[in-house]
Amino acid sequence: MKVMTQIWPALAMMAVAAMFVVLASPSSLAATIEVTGAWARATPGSAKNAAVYFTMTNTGKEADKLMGAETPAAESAELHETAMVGGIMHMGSAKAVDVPVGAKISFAPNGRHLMLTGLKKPLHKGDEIAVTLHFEKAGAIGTKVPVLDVAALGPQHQH
Ligand SMILES: [Cu+2]
Repeated sequence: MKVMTQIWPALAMMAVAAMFVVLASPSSLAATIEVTGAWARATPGSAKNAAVYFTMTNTGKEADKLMGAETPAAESAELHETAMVGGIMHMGSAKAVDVPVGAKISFAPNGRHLMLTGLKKPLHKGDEIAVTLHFEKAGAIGTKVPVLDVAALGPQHQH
């Protein structure tokens, strides 16, 4: 019995130590970009493309850059931007997006979006997909993306 009472506290200490190792891992210390409010619009019919929107905030002390993205839900995820050219909406791929210190940059309808092409299956309202954003300095940041209504304008517009 004496032995048991000595072993259990030791195991408890080890478990606590292991938790600290996880909390202090380099990825959590280096994460100076916050990705919030991600959402995607449900796809109509058997559409193979979908747009993902989110907001990224640079809470760190150095400028960063969004380089690209990926998701297991689609063959590719590209940074796209929409712009009015001569009164016509054009959509095209965007290069890396700068995220200056303190900046809050939103990907939103009629502006920048993450274009998923080659969807593995249609996105239905209520689904959730995982997207990983790749930053030059902060590295890979994963976010869960809820799928909203096909006509949704964003989470903040749902009353
Ligand atoms: Cu697009």
